[in-house]
Amino acid sequence: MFLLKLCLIFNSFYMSKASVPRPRGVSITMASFYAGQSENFSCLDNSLVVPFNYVNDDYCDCPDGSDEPGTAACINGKFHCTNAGYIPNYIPSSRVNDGFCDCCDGTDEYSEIISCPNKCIELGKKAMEERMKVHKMQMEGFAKKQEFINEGKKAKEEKKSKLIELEALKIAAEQHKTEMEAEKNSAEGPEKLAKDTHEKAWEEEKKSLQKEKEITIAKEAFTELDSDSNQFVSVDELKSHSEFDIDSDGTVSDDEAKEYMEEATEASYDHFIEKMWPNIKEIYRKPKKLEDEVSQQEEETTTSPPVQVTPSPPLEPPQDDDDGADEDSDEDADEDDETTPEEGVDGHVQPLPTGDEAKKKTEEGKDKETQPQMPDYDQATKALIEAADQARSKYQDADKKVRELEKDISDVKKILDLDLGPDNEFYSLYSKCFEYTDREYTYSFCPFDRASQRSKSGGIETSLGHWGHWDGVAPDIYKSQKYDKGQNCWNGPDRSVKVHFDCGIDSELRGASEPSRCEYAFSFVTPASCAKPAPSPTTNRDEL
Ligand SMILES: [Ca+2]
Ligand SMILES: [Ca+2]
Ligand SMILES: [Ca+2]
Ligand SMILES: [Ca+2]
Repeated sequence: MFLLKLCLIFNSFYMSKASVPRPRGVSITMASFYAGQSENFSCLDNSLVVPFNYVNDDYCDCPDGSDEPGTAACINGKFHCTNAGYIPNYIPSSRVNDGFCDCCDGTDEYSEIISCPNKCIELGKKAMEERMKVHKMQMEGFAKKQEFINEGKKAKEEKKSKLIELEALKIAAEQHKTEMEAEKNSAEGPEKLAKDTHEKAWEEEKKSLQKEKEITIAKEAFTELDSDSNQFVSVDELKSHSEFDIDSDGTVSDDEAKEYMEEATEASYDHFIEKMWPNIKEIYRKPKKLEDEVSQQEEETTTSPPVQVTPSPPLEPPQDDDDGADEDSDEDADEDDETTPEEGVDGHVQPLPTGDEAKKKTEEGKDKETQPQMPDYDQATKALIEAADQARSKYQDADKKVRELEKDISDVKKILDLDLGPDNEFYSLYSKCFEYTDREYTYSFCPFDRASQRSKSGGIETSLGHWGHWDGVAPDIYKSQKYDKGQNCWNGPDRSVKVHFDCGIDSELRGASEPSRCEYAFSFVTPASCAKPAPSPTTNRDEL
C-alpha cells in the first residue's frame, strides 16, 4: 500500500537510467532541488515557497519558472532533454508539447499530439563514429609527430656538428686567404714596378715622338710659306695667309705680318722654328688645296673601310627601283640631296656623308690610326704580370671560399636559432612550400619563410608576408604563426597572414581567407600540431 502511494506521488516523475527520481524536465544535477524532503518547494531563486504539488501542475507559480520544468506553463522555464546515449541539452519550456520533436529522446512531447521516436542512440552512434574517426586521425597524426620529432632532433644535432665543422673550415680558409693575399701583394710589387718602368719609358718616347711630329708640321709650314723657295719666309709671303689679318680688315698689312716675324724681315729656317713657329702654330692654316692633297695621299696609303668614297655593290639601289626608271634617276638624285642623310627614301641607298662629314670621319679615323700605341711589355714584365694574375686569381678563389663558408654558417645558424616547436617537430615543414587554390587565387605558404598569393588568371605574385613569429595564445603558442611585412595594400597596411595550425595526418594548407582587409588567415594541418589523444573516445558523457 505504501509502495502504491509512493508510485502515485511520483506519477509525474519518471525514473532516469541512473534511478534518481526527479520531476519531468529536471536534470540529474538539479534533482536534489526537487527531491521533496519537505512538503514545500522553494523556487530556485528563493523568491517564493510553494506547496510541493505546485511543481509541474501546469500553472506558473515561481517568477523564475522553476516550479514548471516539465510543462510550458512558465514563459521563462527551461526543459531538460536527458537524451540518454547522445548529448543532453536544455530547450525553452515553450517547446514542450508544441507538436515538434525537440529532444532526440522525444521526452518534450508526452501529450500524444505527436509521436517522437527516440533517435538518441542513432545520433550517438554517428557521433561516436565521428569521434572514432577523429581519434584515429589524431592517433596516426601523433605517431607521425614522433617521426617529425626524431627528424627535427636529428637535424638539429646534424646542424650543430655541421656548424663546428664549417667554423673549423672557415678558420683554415681565412688562414689560406691571408697567405694568398701575402703572395698576391708580393707578386704585385715587382709587377707594378716593371709596368711603371715600361709605361714611364713609353711616356718619354711618346713625348719625343710628339716633338718630332711638331717639327715635321713646322717644317711643312715653313716650306709652304716659303713660296719662292729661297729658304726664307718673308713678310710678303706671310701676307698671302688671311689668318694673319689681325684686325680683320680683309688684308694682311706689313705690320700685321711683322707681328709674327719676331723682328726679322726675313725668317731663316732656324729663326722660323725657334721664334716664329711658337707664335703662329695655333693660328696658321694649311691652304685648303694642300690639305686636301695631303688627305688624299693619306687615304690612299691607309685603308679606311668605314668611310666609303664610292658605294659598294650591296648598297646599290634595290633591283625593283631600277625597272624602267632611268629617265627619273637625275630627279631622284636631286630629291635625295634634299633629304637628311639619315632618312633615306623608299629603301634607296642612304646618301654618302657630305664633304664635311666625310672629312670629320676621316680625321677621327686618322687620329685613331696615328695615335701611337704603347708597345707590348717585354718578356720579363709579361712574366711578372702573369705571375701576379695567377696570385690574384688564387687570392680571389680563397676570398670566395671564405665568403661561401660564411654564407653556409649563416644558413646553419639560422636553422639552429629558429624556434621549431617544443621538440623541433616543425622542422619537417622547414624549407617546404604548400599551396591552396580557391576559386580566384592560388596561395603559397612556405613555413618559416613567406606567404604569397597569385591570381589564377596569371599575373605576378603578391607577397602576403614574411616569417615573423609564433603567435598562439599561451599556453598554446604553437597553434599559430604570424607572417608580416607583405606587399603594401593601396591606401592601407602591409599585408599579413595569421596561420592557424591543427592536427592532421599530412601537412597540408587547407584554406585561406581575408577576414579583414589585407589581413589573411591560413588554415594548416600537420602532424606537428597533434596533441597526444586520449586512449580511446569515451562513450557520451553521462547525459544527466
Ligand atoms: Ca506550478
Ligand atoms: Ca517540442
Ligand atoms: Ca721665301
Ligand atoms: Ca689687316
